[in-house]
Parts: sequence; C-alpha cells; structure tokens
Amino acid sequence: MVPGPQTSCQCFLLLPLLLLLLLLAAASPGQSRPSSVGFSLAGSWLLRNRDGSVALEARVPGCVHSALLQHGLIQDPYYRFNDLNYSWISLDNWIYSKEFRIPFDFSKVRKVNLIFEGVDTVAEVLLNNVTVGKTDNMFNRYTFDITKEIRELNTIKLLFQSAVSYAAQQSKAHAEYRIPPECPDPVQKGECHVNFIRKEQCSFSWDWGPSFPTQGIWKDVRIVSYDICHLDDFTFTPTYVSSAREWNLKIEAYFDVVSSKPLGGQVTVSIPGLQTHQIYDIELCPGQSMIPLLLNVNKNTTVETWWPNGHGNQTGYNMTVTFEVEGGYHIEKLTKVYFRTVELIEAPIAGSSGLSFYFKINGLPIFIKGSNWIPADSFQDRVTSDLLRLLLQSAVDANMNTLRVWGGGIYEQDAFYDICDELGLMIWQDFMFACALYPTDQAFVNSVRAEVVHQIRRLKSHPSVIIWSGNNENEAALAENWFFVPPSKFQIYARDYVTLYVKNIREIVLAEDQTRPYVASSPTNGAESIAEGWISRKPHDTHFGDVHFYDYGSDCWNWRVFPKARFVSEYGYQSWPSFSTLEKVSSAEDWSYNSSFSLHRQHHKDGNTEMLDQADNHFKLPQNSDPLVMFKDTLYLTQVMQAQCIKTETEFYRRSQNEIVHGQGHTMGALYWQLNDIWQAPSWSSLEYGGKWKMLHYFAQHFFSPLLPIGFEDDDVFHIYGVSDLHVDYKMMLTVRVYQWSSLEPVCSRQTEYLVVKASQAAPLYKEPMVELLKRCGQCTRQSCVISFVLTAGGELSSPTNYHFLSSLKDAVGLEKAQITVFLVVVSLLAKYGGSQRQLCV
Ligand code: BMA
Repeated sequence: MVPGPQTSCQCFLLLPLLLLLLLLAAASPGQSRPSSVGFSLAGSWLLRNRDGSVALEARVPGCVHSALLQHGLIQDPYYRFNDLNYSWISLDNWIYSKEFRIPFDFSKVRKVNLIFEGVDTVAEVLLNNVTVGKTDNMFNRYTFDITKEIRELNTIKLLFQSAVSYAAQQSKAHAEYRIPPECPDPVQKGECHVNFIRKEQCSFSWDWGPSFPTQGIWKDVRIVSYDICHLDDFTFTPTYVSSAREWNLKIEAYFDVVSSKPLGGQVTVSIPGLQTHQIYDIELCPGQSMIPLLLNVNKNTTVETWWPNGHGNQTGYNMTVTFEVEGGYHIEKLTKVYFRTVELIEAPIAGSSGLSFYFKINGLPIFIKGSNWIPADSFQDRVTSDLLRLLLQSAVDANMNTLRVWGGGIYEQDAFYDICDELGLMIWQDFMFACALYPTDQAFVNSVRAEVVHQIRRLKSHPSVIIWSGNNENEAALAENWFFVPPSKFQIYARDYVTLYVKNIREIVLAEDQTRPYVASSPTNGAESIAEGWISRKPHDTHFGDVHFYDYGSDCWNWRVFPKARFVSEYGYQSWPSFSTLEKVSSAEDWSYNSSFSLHRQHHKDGNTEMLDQADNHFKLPQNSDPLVMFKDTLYLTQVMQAQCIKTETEFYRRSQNEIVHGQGHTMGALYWQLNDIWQAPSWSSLEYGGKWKMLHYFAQHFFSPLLPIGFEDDDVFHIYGVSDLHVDYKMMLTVRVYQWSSLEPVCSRQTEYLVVKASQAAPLYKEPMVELLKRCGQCTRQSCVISFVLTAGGELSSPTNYHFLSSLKDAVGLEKAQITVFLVVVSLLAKYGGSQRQLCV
C-alpha cells in the first residue's frame, strides 16, 4: 500500500474483514445514496459598483467587464483605445450578490460548504451578512464552512477590492525592501505591482497584451452538504515498474470526513479494457483523510501507451472507481486513464561539456516541437471549449507535439488539458510567476502553497502534462540583474527565490507528484543551476538546460545568429495580425502603420520599427499611393518576415539534434514564442485572436513536419540535412531542383540514389559547393535562381518541398507578379468543432 499522511488514527490500515462486513451489514444494504448533495450558484447575480451608481444583472462565471458589455453599458473593450477608456472599471470596487433558496432539507446535515472554484481575486464573502471567508488568490479553490450561517432563504455577497489598489497596498506594506519591477514599461500602458497579487500576471498588461485587471467570480461556485463525508479531490498517476514489467496506478482520494467516528468502506476499481478489477477495504478517519490505493494492472493484458502527437495513438481506458461507505453511502468516479512515462534526461554528452536536456516518453527520446501558450482572452468567460479546441487543433495541424503553458497567464481550465490528452499535445506547465521578483512573507507563501497543492491535484492525472516548472525567467532576471537591485542586496532576493521555488513549490511537487520532473525556472541550467545554489551565473548557457533567445537586430536569415543550445523553450519575432482581424477593432483613421492606433496597440518598445527593419533586410518595403493598400501590404509583409525568420531559426534547431559543433548541440526542443493572441495587436503569435492562421502557422506546418529536408549554406557549400521524427528508418530519394525566378520549370534537377533517412535523427544527406551548383545550372546567378528540395519514397511517403534562397528577395531577378485566380467555395462544417457551425472558405 502507498504510504499516506500522518493522521491521528490509522485510517489506512485495512480493517479486519469480519468487522468490516458487520459495519456494512448495518448500513441497510441495497439502499445506496450519494454521500453529498450540492447545487451550483452559477447563473444570474446582481452586480453593482461600490457607490451604487452602476447596477446590473451579471452572469457567473464571469467578470465585471463582460457583464457591462453584455448590457451594452460599455463598447467592445478591445475596440480602439478602450483599454484606456475603461481603466475605471478595474479601479472601482464591485459587489456581486444573489439571493437563493436551498433546495434540500439542510437542518439535519452535519456540514454545508460554500465552494468557489475560482474568485478573481480579492473579495470578502458574506452569507446573510456574516463574513464567511476572504479570497486573495484567483488560482486557488476556496471552501468555506457555512453550516452555521445557511438558512432556507439566503443572501450571498462578495465585496471585491480592486486588484490594482490591493496590489499597491500590499507593495506599500512591504516596507523593508522593494520587490521589483514596480511597474511595467510605459509602452505597455499597464498597472503596477502585479507581483504582489496572485492573479493572472499579464492582466496588468504585457508586451503583447492590454491591461484589464478583471474582477469577478470566474469559475463555478456551489453549495455542497454532507452528513458523513465528501470527496474533495481524486487523482491517479500511472508508473511502470520495469523490474516487474507491470503498470501500477496510484490513486489518491481526499475526503473530508464529518462523521464522529471512523467509517469503514470498500472501493472497487475497474478498468474493463485491461481486464483489471480490484477491491479494497478502507477506513475513513474523522477530519481530512487521504485514501491511497495502488492498482496493479493485469499483467496478462497489453497496455497501449499514450503517445504524443506524431508518435502514436492517444489510447486511454475507461476506469470506474466506486466508493461504498458505511451507512450506505456511495460515490462513483468515471474517468479515462492513460499510461505513459516521462523522464527528463540530464546526462553527459561525448564531445561537449555540460549536460543533455531532453525528454523521453515511454523510454523514447522525443524532439519537443511546438510553441508557447498564453491566455486566449483577457476575459476568461469568453474562452469556450470550442475555442480551445480550435486553437489546440491548429497546433496539432501544424505538426506540434508540445505547448508550454507560460507562467504569466493562468493554469488553464480543465477542458484545455482534456483536449491536450485527446490530441497528444504535451504540456510544459509553468507555475504562475513571470518576469518579476516576488515577496515571501508568510501570508503570501501560504496562499501560494494552497494554490500549488490545488493545481497539482487538479492536473496531475493528465498524461499531457510532462513537466512542472517554477516560473518564467525569474532565475535569469536575478542572475542578469534585470531590475538593477544593488549587489549588496542580492542575497536577500536569492533567499526569497529559493524560499518560493525550492523550499515551497518544489517541496510540494515532490510530495504530491513523483511522476514528473520539476525545474525551478525557464530558462534554467537544470542540474547545473541546482549545483550553483539554484541561481546560475549564466542561466542561458547553451551547455545546460533550456534557453530563451531573442535577437531582433541581427539578420534572421543568418543561422549563425542562433544558439546551438540543448533546448530552446522560447524564441520569436513579431508580426501584425491581418487586416480582417484589425478591422473589427479599429476605424478608417487608424489604418496606417504610424497611426496613433498602430502605436497604441504595440506594447513592445520600438517593435513596429524593428519589424520593418528586419523585413528591409530581404524584402522591398511596400510603396503605394493608396494609404489603405500600403497599410495592408505592410501588415502582410511583417507576417512574411516573421514566418521566414522563425523557419530559419527552427530549422537550425531541428538540424542541431544529433551533432556537436564546437562543443555545442544536441538540441532537443524548439518551442517558439508564441502560439496564440489575447487581443488584436502586433505580437509574436502564429495564430491571431480568434484563431486565424498567420503566415507563420502555415510555415510551421512545414518546418515541424515529421520528415523534413533542411537546406543551408556553410562557407559557400550548400548542405541538406534529413530530419525525421519517425520511429523507423526509411529509404528515400532526395530531389534537388534549381529554378529561375522567371519560370515554373526547373533549370536543372538532380535526384539521389535511395538514402537512409534515419529514425529520430537529423543527419547530413547532401552537399555541393555553391559555385559548382550555380555552374551546372545554366545561367544561374544567386539573384536569378532559387533551390527547392524534397524527400520521396514512392507511394504516399514524402516530405514537404523545402527551399533555399540564394539572395535577398529584394534583389531577386526575374520575379514577376503572379496572376492568381482564387475560386471561392463555401463549405459548411457542421459539428466538427463541438457542434458549432463554422464556415470554411477554400
Ligand atoms: C519572453 C516571454 C514573455 C514575453 C516574450 C516576448 O520573455 O516570457 O514574457 O512576452 O518574451 O518579449
């Protein structure tokens, strides 16, 4: 049996069977009843601001902004400059209230709880005018005992305090020393001291997002009553025991037991698909009680493992867990269970100092390819599971296998992880701390502890989650002194860092979930950071851990600019969303690249200039007398630039998978920044707000393809590497064609013999000095020709056709304006995305 926590009585010792049978017999057999009854308070509430000048009906789950919008009291908050016009909403203190009647007889019930799955963020909760609790962490679940206050007819009230004023207050109270950064860069037009409040950090603004510090009840709220016990949490994690060659499933059930004496019971766990059925006798002790169960999966069946997208099926098995508790109480859990293992390998590499940093899934090293996820909206009540599915399916369609849920946003809703399990998307899960130092006073730490326990228990049964990570960039922020803290104070901040991410968060992860790795930060040097006391001198070292890499100034077509690192968990370039997306939140006067709207939406200092400068390296910048055409062309060009930059960079990382050059390489991960957008603005995303694909996303579909030939030049020699994420070797032919820009017919073409494209490898396939290649292809010059190449194996198997430019496109000779005719076919796609109707224009 798995050891459980220390409690006053020996809860987990099996009762002698006879005694148990007696207890069960006393419980009027056959009359099974639920152990608790509950109902949701979701739906219609009353909302007003503190002085009562604004009063309206509001939906729960929801927030003040959404309620005001639904009642037409404000315009679309994303329209033009409304983020600034509506800052008053977040500065006011709002009150949510509701009257409700209890639909059951509670007079004889031992315990009645009020459970908030999520309150955003600082509120005092009153029931019938008595304070029953306070909230200050939007990531925590709050359970308040209301047994004494509940009546037949009730009034519930939440008195919110503005998150902005709360954060300022907390910062002021922290008088001993400052906790930077105080405020975001003015270009972000955001609010200050977000690090003092446990709330979505980017809701005070980010370099791609607006400031909308929402207030509201953002998740379900319900009342639950019980006489005997209540199942608060239920988790399960599989492990493979190689010595026994069997899968075990560790199940943990967390109960609140209100019976005055210990309760006997029985648990039946059944996985019919694996012919596994086990019965356990249990005893529940009064108070908080955790029941650990260890299930041995039947060894005579074959367990199909869960694989990431591109590596196999996402097989899951239906599991039923039934608790029968003395007194005839019954709790049943129906879930899907998936089996997979994950290891993070940090081991020496021949020919390179440092350590590797890669993931093995089910024992197989896997190249991590994908992107970084940010909140899909400033107003979470607008994020439906249909929208999540649309965005996540786009990640899969672009051949991604991993997303990193970035630490400046939120722990995503359950549907997000369910869909990732189903689609085979692996999740690098940050804890929600980003780009800042944080306080560690006891109240703050206690709040974080509760948050971390809650989130681990909520998420750890998902196979998609493969790693926990303490924060975004806070190790780097300290090591590189981003916030100019005096060196004499470094130890204070270092101590705070270790307190939070090591002594608290890491300790909790180790206690709650031994099935996944934990890193304290991203980027980090992993084992090397630990050896250096958790804050490495150089967290971006290419010989250890992961790196984040941004360089907007250098020419992005030059692969030498990029780090030959072990794992690149962030890198990117900005672009603008398409005109059709911007049009919805702007008016005609905004439609120029230097309009005040265009400047307002850009939250990254000098971002608009950087995009044009980068584009100018290789493209002709738009010139048109029609300002609207000029604007549209410029938006488009930024997308072309971004796509080509990230293609070059990603291809460099993928081809660096197996080699060590000058002591660097073995790159095993490429997650570009960023997948999605929070609103309609310039950003690093490949999906626009609402899900429209930017040029980059189409490119990603190719550059993340499981089979890909990658071309590049090194010292005037043209090379092609073959990259494969497939599990077996394939014999394939490489066809290299050279085209003149002026014709669709190649000027020369060469096909190799069958070559072996090795499983899970990146290896050289072809090389030719540039002078020879140009010579053998007629009249080619670098300016007049372009190279394309493709891997084929006959039949279905082939790679996308890739290409290599021989000069900047602005210097290309012979390019003509294409005459393209588009036929528009409108197809109705019914029910593909959860029954909603979408239209697809082809
Ligand atoms: C990284 C991220 C984000 C940011 C992005 C672009 O640092 O972690 O904080 O939005 O770069 O600047």
